[in-house]
Amino acid sequence: MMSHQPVRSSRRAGLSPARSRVRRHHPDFNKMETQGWKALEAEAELSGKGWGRERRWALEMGLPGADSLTDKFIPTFARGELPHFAGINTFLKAPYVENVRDVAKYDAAVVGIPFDSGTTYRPGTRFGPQGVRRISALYTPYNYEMGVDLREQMTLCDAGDVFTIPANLEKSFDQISRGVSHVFSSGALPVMIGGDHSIGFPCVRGIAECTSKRIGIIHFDRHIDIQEKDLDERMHTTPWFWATNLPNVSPKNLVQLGIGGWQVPRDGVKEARKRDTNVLTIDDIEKIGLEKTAEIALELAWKDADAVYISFDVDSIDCGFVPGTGWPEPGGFLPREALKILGMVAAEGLCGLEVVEVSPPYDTSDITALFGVRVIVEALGSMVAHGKLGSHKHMIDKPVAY
Ligand SMILES: [Mn+2]
Repeated sequence: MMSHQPVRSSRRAGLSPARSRVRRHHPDFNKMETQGWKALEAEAELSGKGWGRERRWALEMGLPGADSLTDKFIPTFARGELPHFAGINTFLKAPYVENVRDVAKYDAAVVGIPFDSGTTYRPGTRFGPQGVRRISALYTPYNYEMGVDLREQMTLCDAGDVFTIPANLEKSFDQISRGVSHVFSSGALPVMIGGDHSIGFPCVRGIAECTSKRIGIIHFDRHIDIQEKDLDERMHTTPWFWATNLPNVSPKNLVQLGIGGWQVPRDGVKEARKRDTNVLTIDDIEKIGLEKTAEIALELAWKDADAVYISFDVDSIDCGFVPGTGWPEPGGFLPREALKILGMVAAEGLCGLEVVEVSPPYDTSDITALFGVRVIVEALGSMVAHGKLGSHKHMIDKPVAY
């Protein structure tokens, strides 16, 4: 029968002691230098006042909860952020401004543009704003790595949707420009949820008409979107032809990231070549790296320009991550790559942001819509973290008043 004494500790048996197990840290690992550790520390710097205000408001609006509840801040009727599965969703449960003149009271305003009449293949982006708002309920206003809390550090509202005219591109464009120019003139940063990419033109036009300053555009897409017409109309393949015809929007300041694959119409390529826009493919970006890409994009978009607009087409992401879109294409960005570049370019400040081509009828488990949410909060978070929210206000020298 064998001894119960473990061999490794049996000095008395004359055996050498077992080697103690050493945990070897990675030689380069220094806890104090990691983002993970810094973010833990950074959270302590954030205020909780906004959260306190929201909870008191929720109690006031929703009636005190039942006596059996321990947390006396829980109301009877759900109001505000919690619970995430309840409520009538605005974007990120931000206040809905019933009177759109009130957008002036906020740093940024989300505007839905439910429009898919510019679609040339799968329709459904008219439901984009609803899809994005619904799944936005999943998010808290706090981001760990950035150490920002949008509720504490900025004010955001949801202005609802522009009244688009489904059978008429041109009337819809006029409505969209009018809505965007109203928000922009108020001083709130316009954040548009599309909608197909045809809205890029009227959104930029709405901003451009309120200013004498020059606007650059950073465009995330698999598609070049700069041909004059498609199917005889100004479809979602055409926004940058029309936007860069505007007197204060130069094609030289149009930076197109992620273009490529088998869905790029040659008419658009010819036009981009003629106008000398700036195109980087996924291969280019992989080769030069994300930081360098952001650097180049900023340099080109801001060259002799006074502000930058971001147009983010969710189909710039590999279609495996964004099934719910109008023209899915394999081989695009990984989500984290696009988010990284987006955060870096937004860090210099924006005059507007649109996220387009989220098509909920084709979506799976809301993942495309969720990515759309992420684009918006990532850009806002980056601007807040770098103190750039509101930096567009200096350029509003021709505000509209309706
Ligand atoms: Mn596209």
